[in-house]
Amino acid sequence: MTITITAFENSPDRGRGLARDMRVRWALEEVGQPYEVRLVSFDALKMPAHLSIHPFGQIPTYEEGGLALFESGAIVLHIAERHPGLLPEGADARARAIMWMFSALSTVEPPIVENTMASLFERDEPWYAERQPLLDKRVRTRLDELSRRLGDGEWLDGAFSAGDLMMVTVLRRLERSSLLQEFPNLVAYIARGEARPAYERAFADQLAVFTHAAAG
Ligand code: GTB
Repeated sequence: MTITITAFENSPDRGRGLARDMRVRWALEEVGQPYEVRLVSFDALKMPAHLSIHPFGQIPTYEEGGLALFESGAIVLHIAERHPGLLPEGADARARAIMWMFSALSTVEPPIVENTMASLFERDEPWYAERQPLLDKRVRTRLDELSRRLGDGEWLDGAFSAGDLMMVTVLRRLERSSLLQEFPNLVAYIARGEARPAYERAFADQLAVFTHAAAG
């Protein structure tokens, strides 16, 4: 059955692969599943056809036969559970890989998103200068904790898993932030993820969408 995902028709990240379709593309590439992409405009996101699949009017979504999913975490977990390559065989190691997926999404991603959103959209607010150090501190704390746990390990728990895929995509949001540079092992961890052939294919495909749109 054909897999169809959705992505921005014209991503505001200008092809940097920071939107959340990237993690779904990467997961599909890791497990070798072909897929199609339906590009959606910002207006179309909020129209009934898309809202019938995604109640919050966002990307990414995932459709396969009669199954329609939203939430990038649920989509990546679905892919990882149905195809070999992203979750270990052993039950305990599998549970830990899923734990890292949740940790990426619910513990590490929120302070990063809050921080980057503030610097993008709240710079002109009178309270910005006072609040930003607090937001930086929240991110630094999480990065410090993650960096200590990773140590000089290659991946978070043995072999590369969906937990690493999720964590790398979450950390990439900080690629232009000096905060990340304080943690060289996390910089190297992201680079290892980005060097995976499946990541490179996914990145090239999303970049091609932007390049095509920019060419008019
Ligand atoms: N929890 C959901 C998930 O994980 O799937 C969150 C999905 C989400 O935030 N989708 C965003 C969206 O559709 C795109 S990825 N937004 C449109 C809307 O809400 O109306 C978030 C994103 C957008 C842009 C950049 N960027 O430009 O760097 C990075 C990330």
